[in-house]
Amino acid sequence: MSDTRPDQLYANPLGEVDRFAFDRAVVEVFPDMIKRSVPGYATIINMIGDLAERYARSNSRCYDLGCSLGAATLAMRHRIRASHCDIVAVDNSPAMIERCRQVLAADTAEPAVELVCEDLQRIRPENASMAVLNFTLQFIPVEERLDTLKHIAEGLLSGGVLILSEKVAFDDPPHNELMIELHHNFKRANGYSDLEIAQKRSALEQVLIPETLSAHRERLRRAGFTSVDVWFQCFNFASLIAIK
Ligand code: GEK
Repeated sequence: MSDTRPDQLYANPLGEVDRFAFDRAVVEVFPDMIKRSVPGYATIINMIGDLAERYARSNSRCYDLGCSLGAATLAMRHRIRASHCDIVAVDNSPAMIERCRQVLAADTAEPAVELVCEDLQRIRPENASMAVLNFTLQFIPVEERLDTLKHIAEGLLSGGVLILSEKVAFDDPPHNELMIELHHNFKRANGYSDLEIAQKRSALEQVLIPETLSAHRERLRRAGFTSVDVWFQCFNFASLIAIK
């Protein structure tokens, strides 16, 4: 995915900070924003490709739920070796989907991609060998997360994989604070000012709800996944592999 404009959305003082939304302004800076904000993002995207090579099966589907500009979709598309394995990429932001369509049109890899502008909670995956929720479940209301995961588990073939990446919280308050501070240091090292960090934090306050890794593990098991564990973590960002 080619880089776009630098993220300066929160560079100037905003009297009142609006709730964060995936609108056109965010789309314009999204690749820069996510790279500078999420520790390990590039590694996780690469590994999603790796896992697609291993788990994508012939005559099945791979789902990218909350696809944004299609980074995980492209990683899968370039690494799927199975024949007749299509990708379904879903996002409920029309601005994201519109730009994602352009990104995908410029890519010539073989697997077909169906791009769907829809709330992922309304999607019922079918015949899936792989599903990806890369930093998306955190935007779904907490009480609706179990049903979302159940629908994914129901649509996965036995032995199919879900990659769940999330910003996470920790039970121990001092440790939680330490992880938040280290994350803010990471953002500072990537050129964000204290003002940008503070305003973005308040924009995300009611929108992105992190949970503990144990809450995620337990919910994944309740949803029908048998093998669940963390494969990546840096500070308060983690990615889990869950096998049905
Ligand atoms: C990546 N996975 O680059 N239904 C569908 N999409 C949703 C919903 C919903 N209910 N809620 C939020 N989104 C991507 C990055 S970004 C993560 C994912 C971030 C979408 C939202 O529109 C946005 O595009 C995406 O989930 C979250 O690997 O910005 O922190």
